[in-house]
Amino acid sequence: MATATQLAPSSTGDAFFKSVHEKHAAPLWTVLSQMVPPYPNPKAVPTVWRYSELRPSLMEAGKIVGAEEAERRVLMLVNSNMQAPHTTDTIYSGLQLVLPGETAPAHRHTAFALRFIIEGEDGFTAVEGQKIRMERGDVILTPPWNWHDHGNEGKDPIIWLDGLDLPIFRSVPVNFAENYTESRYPSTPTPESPLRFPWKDVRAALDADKSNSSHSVYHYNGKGRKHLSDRISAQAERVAAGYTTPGHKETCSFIYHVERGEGSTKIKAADGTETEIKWTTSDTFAVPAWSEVQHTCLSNTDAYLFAINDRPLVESLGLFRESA
Ligand code: 1HN
Repeated sequence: MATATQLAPSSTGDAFFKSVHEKHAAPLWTVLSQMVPPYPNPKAVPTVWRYSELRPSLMEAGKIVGAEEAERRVLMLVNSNMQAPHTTDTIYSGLQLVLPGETAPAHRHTAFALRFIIEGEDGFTAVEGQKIRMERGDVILTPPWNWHDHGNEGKDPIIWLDGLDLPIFRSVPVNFAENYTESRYPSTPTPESPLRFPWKDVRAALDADKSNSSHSVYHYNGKGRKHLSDRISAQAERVAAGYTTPGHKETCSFIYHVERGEGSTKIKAADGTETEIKWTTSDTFAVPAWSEVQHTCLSNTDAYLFAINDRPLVESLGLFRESA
């Protein structure tokens, strides 16, 4: 006898679904359209972290736990539709605090990290023997398996934004980590390091770009390489006072951080949902993959945005697409 097409468990089909489930199998036809959707469907949603709200919590964390004790005193930025370590589907981000006199002890891991310095002077990151000074706006890299510790030799707190590729280790679980025997790995001051990208150089490049007087984009890269790492990279953007950038979307996701300025960003998600995020200096916000992004600078001087992206990961998998 012919039976009707069975799309989902029902009173008559339960036995079939149950029997295949017990054999560690499942019918593809009930989930196929979900697995090959008509457009990308990131789980992450636009989320904003206001510095004026999070900084006091970070300072409170400074009273609750020491940097040495915590190993890393960080407030993770958790996407409002996901759990840690997801700031986006592919990028982890957090705010880290090191107080005067503290050390965040030396360790190494296969995860890649970069940092964008938000505030404080006289902080350092020591990476594989290079003691690198941290100044506001600098980007400092910690390549995979490099020993690294952080310290604060000044009088003020040091706060930075971390960006790591941690989410990919949920599907490729091969992150190794090791603690060093001492709190600090031996290092010597290295003023000019290929691991440090001073903000003044990035800003000068953004200001000198004559290709578009209203919007310039700078892609960070290493010597002889296209991106900062194999999985995570970064960019900076200048948006002229009063200007709105044309809509643009990519199969990449982004953690935007406002170096300076006031404005708003319209984020139109792959499913058409629109969100507008208002931002000011030192705020951070997440942009999911395949979202149309439009920045508006509302201050009367140009706004400068920094963004961590997953472009190297997406490109190396052959999944990069963009649309204006
Ligand atoms: C890490 O090593 C740092 O070195 C920051 O500052 C955040 C989050 C997860 C795993 C390792 C750092 C991290 C981390």
